[in-house]
Amino acid sequence: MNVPARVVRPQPLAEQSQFASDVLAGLSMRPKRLSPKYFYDEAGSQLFEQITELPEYYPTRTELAILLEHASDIARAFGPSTALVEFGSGSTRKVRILLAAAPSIEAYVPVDISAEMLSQEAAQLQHDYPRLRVLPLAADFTQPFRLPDAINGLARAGFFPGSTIGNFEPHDASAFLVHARRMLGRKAVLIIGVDLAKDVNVLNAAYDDAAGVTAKFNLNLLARINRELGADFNLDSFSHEAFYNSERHRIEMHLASRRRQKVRVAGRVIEFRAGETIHTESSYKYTLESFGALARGAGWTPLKTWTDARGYFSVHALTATA
Ligand code: AVJ
Repeated sequence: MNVPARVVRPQPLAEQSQFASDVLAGLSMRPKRLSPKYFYDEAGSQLFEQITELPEYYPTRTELAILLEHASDIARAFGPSTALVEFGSGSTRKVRILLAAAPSIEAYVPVDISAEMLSQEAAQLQHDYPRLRVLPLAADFTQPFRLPDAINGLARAGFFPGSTIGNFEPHDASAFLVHARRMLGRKAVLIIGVDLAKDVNVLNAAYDDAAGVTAKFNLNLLARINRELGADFNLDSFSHEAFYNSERHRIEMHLASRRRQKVRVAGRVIEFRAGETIHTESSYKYTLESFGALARGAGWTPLKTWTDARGYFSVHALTATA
């Protein structure tokens, strides 16, 4: 069989220096922090796919089950001749469920920060849906971006699955929903997956799995900084920490320095105290009520909500408030 050569794409300079300046700024703060959007280089995207298969990590399989069970009901939220914009698309597994249930989706705009994953997934989807207009956009969807002109004239819907909204601080989650509504326009629909607050043991296990895949995913951020910014993080001297902060309704992931140490990053020296952490991710958990209030405050009207029998995860259809 003929295997196509792997495309090696040097990072555009502007993106690279954005990464460098974000990393240096985050490591200069107290407490130190890094943005979870940088988890998703090629290795990180693959590790995330492995996380979704873990027995402890319930969100992906629960959301998929909700989408499958209620696909035709969810599809009713879409009008005729719709362009579906997916924020942070990653794998196309979820959107395939909507595409199969909603033939009125004529164009699909996957937006993802991981250009590698995006082009592979888009090409495969285009092959499977030859009549769908697949218009991938390699962009950081947390920043403003322009929708392709090719969808002018189509109704617009957004798809934001996976509880990625949980990565935003509540204020930023609200700002994102406002920005999505402005971008999608009047009469827009948004289908959004939101993880729910639950037993703390279930939450803690989901982010600190027995096989250590989430630890690898977290530590890959340091490996990426080593690879791309010529840093000298010793991965063995940092440990993965994940716990539910119940006052703030969020999982926190950190990388804790096992000892006092100095690390060189992009020409600067960063000092760590023993036990000092880098806060790498927050994953906020909502209730149906708290998410409904967030959506309304950002100009969206909840149309319908679907959950699983255990009440672990939720999918919401929202419409732009007139
Ligand atoms: C992709 C942001 C939804 O918060 O559950 C999984 C990422 N981090 N395990 C989440 C993640 C650690 C995930 N999101």
